[in-house]
Amino acid sequence: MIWNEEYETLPREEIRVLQLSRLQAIIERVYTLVPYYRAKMDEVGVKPSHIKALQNIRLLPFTTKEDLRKNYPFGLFTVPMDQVVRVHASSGTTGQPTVVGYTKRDIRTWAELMARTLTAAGARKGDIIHNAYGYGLFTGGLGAHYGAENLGATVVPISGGNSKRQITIMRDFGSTVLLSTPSYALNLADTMVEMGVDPKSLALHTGVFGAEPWSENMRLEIQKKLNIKAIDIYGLSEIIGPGVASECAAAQSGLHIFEDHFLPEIVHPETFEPLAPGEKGELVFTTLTKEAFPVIRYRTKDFSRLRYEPCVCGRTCVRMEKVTGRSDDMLIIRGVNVFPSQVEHVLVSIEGVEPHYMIVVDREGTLDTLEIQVEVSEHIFSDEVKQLETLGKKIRADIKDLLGVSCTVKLVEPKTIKRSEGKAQRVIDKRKI
Ligand code: DLL
Repeated sequence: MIWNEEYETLPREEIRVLQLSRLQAIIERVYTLVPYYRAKMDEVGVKPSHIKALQNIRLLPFTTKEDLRKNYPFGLFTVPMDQVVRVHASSGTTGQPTVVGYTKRDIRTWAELMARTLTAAGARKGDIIHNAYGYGLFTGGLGAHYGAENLGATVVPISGGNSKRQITIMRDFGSTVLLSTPSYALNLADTMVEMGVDPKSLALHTGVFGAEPWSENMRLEIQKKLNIKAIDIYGLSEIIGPGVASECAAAQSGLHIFEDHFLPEIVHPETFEPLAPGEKGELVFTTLTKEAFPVIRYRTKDFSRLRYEPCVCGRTCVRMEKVTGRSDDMLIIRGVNVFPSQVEHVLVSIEGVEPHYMIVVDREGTLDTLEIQVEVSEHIFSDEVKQLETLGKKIRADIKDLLGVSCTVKLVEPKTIKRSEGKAQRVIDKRKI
């Protein structure tokens, strides 16, 4: 089923026509209303009238998190504050949070996009949606909440944390759809085992997961443990929150970007030159319809590629490949680029290893060291030392083979690695401390 048949299945040519007219309007809007954008455009000598075709977007300067910080908190808003009905903020691991704002219309747009997302994932009116994304300044909880209500489903606004209570409520209320980060979904699966609740006895059929990178193997693990279909959804606060792109239950392969609202580009992560369709690079988004806080060519730092081929679900909007990592998550270990999600992909494919791990990077003298701490299954941990040794060797060999970097492996007892209740923390980089 498709929530908005008209816009989600527009012929490609019509999408482009719509995008161009919306792009022209939004550029005019920021140029007229936001001194900071006007100054940046004037600096490179671009006027709104120069945007005559979609590819002219390349003339415009990028926007980065730094620009948002410089204008903290409300400096890039294009409406007076009495029209802003909501703000959210992303905590950010370093520096000031970035603040985003919404008008009434923006909130309606967002609820439409999240209704599209949930429908694509397989949720319907009549579903009981257990929303374990965090409520508060984070966009996940409330973003998904309004979408689920718009869909007509019953929302359980449980937010994150207190896992035992989550399971009890899921069981008692008959929740059918789980919304959470993928790492928290695993945490919930473990808690079910601890409580003696069989996931098969629950009514859950779908999980809608995002807000952090997760590997294909992690998807298989979650699907198996929770006995559900796991769908990947993508978004970021600066663009709207969740609701930028979503996988469809039909293909589970690539996330459809809602292109009538967002214009995606892929650029080379160092030269920032636009890359051809299919090439992998940094995702850049321009919002086409947002009122309070439009963003032009926002550099997400997320790596992906765009696929334009038709999808079995009938949606015509372009698909972005599952995001495997961010440029600022990328670890450079003895010159080799390593993403935590690649390590995860390797670990989760090995029998006897649990999907709970921590990557510790340090430096001895001038040499980087990589240690992978990972939990092993109960039956292996209590077994012979020899079996543990074999497992450690296998992990080291697979990491070396697939990622090209050597590491030490520390197998730890089940349940010793800190569990996530939202976005997981998987890396300790002592070189930076
Ligand atoms: O995490 C919005 C969101 C909430 C998306 C709930 C999906 C579900 P931020 O806190 O601003 O917003 O973080 C955005 O999270 O740039 C990516 O690096 C990462 N991210 C989000 N979704 C995915 C995903 C929300 N499906 C940042 N796969 C983004 C990989 C993701 N990374």
